[in-house]
Amino acid sequence: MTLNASHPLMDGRTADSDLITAYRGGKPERRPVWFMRQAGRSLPEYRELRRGIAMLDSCLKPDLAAEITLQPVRRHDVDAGIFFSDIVIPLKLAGVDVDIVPGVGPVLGTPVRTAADVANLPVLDDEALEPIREAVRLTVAELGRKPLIGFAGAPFTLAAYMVEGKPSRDHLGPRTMMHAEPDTWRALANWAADASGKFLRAQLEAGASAGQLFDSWAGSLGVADYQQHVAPASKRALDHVRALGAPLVHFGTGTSELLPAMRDVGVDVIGVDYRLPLDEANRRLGGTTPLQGNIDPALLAAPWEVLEPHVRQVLAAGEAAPGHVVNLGHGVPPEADPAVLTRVVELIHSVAP
Ligand code: 1CP
Repeated sequence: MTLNASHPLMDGRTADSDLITAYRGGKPERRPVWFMRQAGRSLPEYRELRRGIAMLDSCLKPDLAAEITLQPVRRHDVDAGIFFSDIVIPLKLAGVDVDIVPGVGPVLGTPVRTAADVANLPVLDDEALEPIREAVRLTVAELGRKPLIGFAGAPFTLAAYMVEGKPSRDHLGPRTMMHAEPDTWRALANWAADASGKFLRAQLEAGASAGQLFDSWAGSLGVADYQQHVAPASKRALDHVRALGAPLVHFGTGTSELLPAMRDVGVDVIGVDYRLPLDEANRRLGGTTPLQGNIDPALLAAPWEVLEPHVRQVLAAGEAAPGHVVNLGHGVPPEADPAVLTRVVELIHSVAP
């Protein structure tokens, strides 16, 4: 399993980009920056394009997904595109009854609660991923020397939506299941791992230069539960792509206590949320892992006189790590002012790496 010779990472387009250099622990020419959820609701041009088109439908129209991915790259001059899609797309493509309800998030027609429910889950067919591969091919053709980052949901975060059937705050359903019905939990987590792994592999093989595994809700777990009931499945998801050799990033929120365990599933880079300063994250990781993060999204709405020193502080704390890619500590809030994001990018690029 290797990337083919015309892949952007192999043909000279992205291997030496600032993003890939920093992900590999090297010194880039400028500190690279991109924003989680940079594509989407904060951009008027996104809201315009999406008018009358359901979220999941927009992900499955290759020309639309490519255009939405490119919008923030053109507007902000960020150092990478993040593929416009959603963590529940592999469920949808497998045939699971799932939708994204505006103002709510992912909702399943029938939550997955029993061993029989898990046994009845449809297997994701590689053919079904063709619209994803097509969208990635269209996107990388336009991006040129800027890398595209592919992504997938980690098994715990995906399974949390599947068991609850909708977004939840405490993720009680999956956390009960992993103790009360460990075999059912393991089967579900493995199913989610394979669906996410195939989704990420499709993006990387079609032209994405790096991959990020989002375990957004892993922070609701203690370290022991994470290691016993979640890490093996996350490792299994990444087993689908590891041999491709593209840099892999692992991110979750509320994960200050989990960083070494999340690194040890076998990733190159750890994404840090806004709660932990990067120099402390670096210390917890033993100083050997490149980091991504972690501007507090709340400060995007603060006056520039407040935001600027915060960004400079993040840059200074990131110097401790062997490589630093600047990002937010979670996604761009829908109400963020795009002009502020552009100004943040300009500031980051103006500071010596
Ligand atoms: O109509 C809309 O605009 C819906 C909003 C939206 C968008 C723009 C959803 C619904 N998904 C997306 C795109 C998306 N989702 C991207 C690509 C765009 C980019 O990052 O620029 C990515 C990477 C995701 C990943 C995703 N989906 C995560 C992990 C990242 C994170 O923010 O923690 C999660 C948890 C989801 C589930 C999801 N999808 C959508 C919503 C509103 C949610 C969260 C719901 C909840 O609170 O549980």
